[in-house]
Amino acid sequence: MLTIYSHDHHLHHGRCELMDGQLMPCFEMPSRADHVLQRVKDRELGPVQAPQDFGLAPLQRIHCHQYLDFFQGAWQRWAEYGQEGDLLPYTWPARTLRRILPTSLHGQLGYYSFDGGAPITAGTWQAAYSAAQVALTAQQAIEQGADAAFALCRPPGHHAASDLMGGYCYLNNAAIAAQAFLDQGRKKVAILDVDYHHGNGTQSIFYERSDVLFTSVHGHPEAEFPFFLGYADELGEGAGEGFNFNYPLPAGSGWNTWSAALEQACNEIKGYQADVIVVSLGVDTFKDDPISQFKLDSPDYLAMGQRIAQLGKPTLFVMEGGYAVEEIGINAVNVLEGFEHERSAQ
Ligand code: SS9
Ligand code: ZN
Repeated sequence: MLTIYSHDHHLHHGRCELMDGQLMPCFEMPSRADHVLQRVKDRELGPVQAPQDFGLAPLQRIHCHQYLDFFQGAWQRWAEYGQEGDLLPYTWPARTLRRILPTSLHGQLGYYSFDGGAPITAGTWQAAYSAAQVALTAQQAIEQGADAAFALCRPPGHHAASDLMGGYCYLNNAAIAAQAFLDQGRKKVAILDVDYHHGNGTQSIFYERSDVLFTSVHGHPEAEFPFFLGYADELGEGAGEGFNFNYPLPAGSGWNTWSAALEQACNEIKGYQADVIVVSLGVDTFKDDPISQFKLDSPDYLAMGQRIAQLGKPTLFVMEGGYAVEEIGINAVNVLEGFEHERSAQ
């Protein structure tokens, strides 16, 4: 399987995040992608290539122009205040407040974010931009005939909505790639989000559309980030009604529970008759993940890849979360190896 990877992800290295009332080093750190790349090489998964540059246009298909302009220029504005620490929001337009776009940097940052978990550093825009190009380059490989490809994106993307950053995410790599498939002539894209957290950004982007089916297995939002989306009764709206399926699971869920939900998601994808599948591949479902509560073990990821392969469609894997840094490579690449093993047996 072809892997697309850009070293630019190193340009994004947030200092800290708030966790249990304390500032902790960011869990979303550069070594995550380094470990995945190393495992890809160790297992000889296939060639590793740098991304091409498709420019801003495919990003603008998903994200608001104003949001992209704000994100691209935010660090420069922060630096003009003489600041060197990470740029982080601290006020959001919650209930009782007006949802207006102020002129100040922090007002705009609150407007364009939904949590305090997406720090902007000097290189965050470039890293996120390159991650989107990684997804688009892997998407192109499939468009040109590859059966599958792996977009080793960092920072991740599935929490980012059209005009919102949050949850370590800035640009929605999976959504950008899904839209590129449609823009190049595919009619139906199915997204399978297996990250521990609900892909609220991806869901919201496609919620009123029938050309993208969104399915997600995740920690129940009653108890888990992002808390305010990801419930089972969210089935899509308008033209998108019946094209959104959430499978929230309780803390402590292991492979038996998790794979039963995957089975349901796969049945929806099968019925949808997608032309192509985009997998938001988070491996923070791992038993030793430091911020998550599922109990998947490393061999389970082989079975996960195998089941995805049985869908029989061209498949783009887009890296999302996974914070057990030592094992992230093993678990992510296990999905890809399980997939390839099953495909070669078909
Ligand atoms: C609080 C931990 C939760 C958001 C998790 C985002 C996961 C992205 N510091 N923060 S896959
Ligand atoms: Zn996650």
